[in-house]
Amino acid sequence: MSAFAAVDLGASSGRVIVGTVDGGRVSLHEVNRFPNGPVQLAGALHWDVLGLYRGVLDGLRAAGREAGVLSGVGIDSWAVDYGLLDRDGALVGNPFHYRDARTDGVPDTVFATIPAAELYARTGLQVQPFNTVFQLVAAQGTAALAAAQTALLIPDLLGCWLTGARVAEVTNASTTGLLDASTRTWATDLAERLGIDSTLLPPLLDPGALLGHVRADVGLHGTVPVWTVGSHDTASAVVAVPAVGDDFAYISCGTWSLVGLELDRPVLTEASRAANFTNEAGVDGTVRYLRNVMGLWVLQESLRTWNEAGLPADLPDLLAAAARVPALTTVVDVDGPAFLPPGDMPARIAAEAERTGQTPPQSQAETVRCILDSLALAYRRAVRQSSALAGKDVSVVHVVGGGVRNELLCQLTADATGLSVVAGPVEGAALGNVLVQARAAGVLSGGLADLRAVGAQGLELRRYEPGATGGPTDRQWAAAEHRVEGP
Ligand code: ADP
Ligand code: LRH
Repeated sequence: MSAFAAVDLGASSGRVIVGTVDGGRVSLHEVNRFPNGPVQLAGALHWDVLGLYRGVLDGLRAAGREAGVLSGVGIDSWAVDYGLLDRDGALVGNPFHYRDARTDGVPDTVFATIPAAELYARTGLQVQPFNTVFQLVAAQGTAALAAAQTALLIPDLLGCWLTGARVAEVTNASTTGLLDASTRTWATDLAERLGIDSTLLPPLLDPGALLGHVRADVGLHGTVPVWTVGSHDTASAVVAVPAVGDDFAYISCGTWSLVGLELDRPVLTEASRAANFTNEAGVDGTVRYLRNVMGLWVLQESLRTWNEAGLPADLPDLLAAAARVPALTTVVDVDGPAFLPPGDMPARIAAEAERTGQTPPQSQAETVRCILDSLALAYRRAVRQSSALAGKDVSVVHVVGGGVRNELLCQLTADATGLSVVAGPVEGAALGNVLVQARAAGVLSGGLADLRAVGAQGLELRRYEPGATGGPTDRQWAAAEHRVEGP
């Protein structure tokens, strides 16, 4: 029996989970969970990175107490954000949160130097204002960037604090906009053309490598290796998808919903770029071909808004009430830029409903229903587009992440896509993290299919069939697709 500690930092919470691998079976046990979210500081949005590191240290110590000796630690987190280290290895400034507004308008200035089509052909990356490349351009001229010697993505930064190693794990590096999607090496020429010092970018490592050993002062028993995993949380989540065949789509459903396919090679066509599909690096050389759907963030922010206004904000109660609201009354394009920054989502939804000639939701239950219907509609579009753009048939949709707990959303996803949905596991990223560590440590072996088979043992999966609860028909979903565009 071997125990591994998976550090998984999501945009809404961080957790440290002990994964015990015993006879080809994995069981997960959460030993620490701590809140995460944006911190407003002097007019900008940041992460509380030291608070997160404290949560990681507390979690690792709890994991050590539980397991005795750990066979490894692996770290994954959300993508794109980074900390800057100076030549002494000190952190320069607080890492920015990707929802900070400083990158507004930056993509267009970058495209004036390197056309969007040329960037996509090389990096295969979707355009999101928060891609690391745009953040680094926004930071040009700052004292922090001038003092920086290395830029480390968040999991690499925490890995450096634990071990001293300065590297870039490749799955997360693929979200920077500075990695060549075909060669999986830094596109240093693109960086230099944009005035970004390419020596900021550390050497690349694949998942499953030995990063180093946990510093003695952390206080764990013995010498504990830190393994690289799919350090992009979505990459780890995709490893944990309990798929049996190859013809599956996945929705990694948490703060964001990442909707797409696993492929052998990137799709770098103009049609793919126009649809803003991304080709991010997966574990074992795979490509995560997907679209970012704004996700449960819109619901989280609605709950926060209601809570601050003293209104009821209990999620299970609101979901039960939303289930009683007629389907597809009002639908909005949740991927619109208005929904990216923190703020009053119910008001933004109402404004979007009015803009598109629909009746704004009149109650909290109607607002929640609108969010869930709109998410399911976006999933329908993304699953169908990914399949068409990649030329790959899909027969089942796997949902992993916190959204697995949302039974209404899972049923709506089956209804909207017209496909069976298999929901689970909830802690997908942590499971994928543990599976890749266990293989690196020699406890498991084989390819992704073998890891998935081990991961699926003992999971409680729930299956949802289209139309099982008498939801809208395919024609009604198709009509709703037009309504989000407005008259
Ligand atoms: P992240 O990793 O991005 O922080 P998670 O995968 O933890 O996100 O998912 C968080 C989401 O899971 C929440 O926004 C919430 O919508 C959903 N969720 C959590 N618990 C429940 C629950 N009991 N019922 C329905 N949804 C839930
Ligand atoms: C999900 C995620 C997603 C990125 C976003 C910034 O947690 O990593 O894959 O696009 O955060």
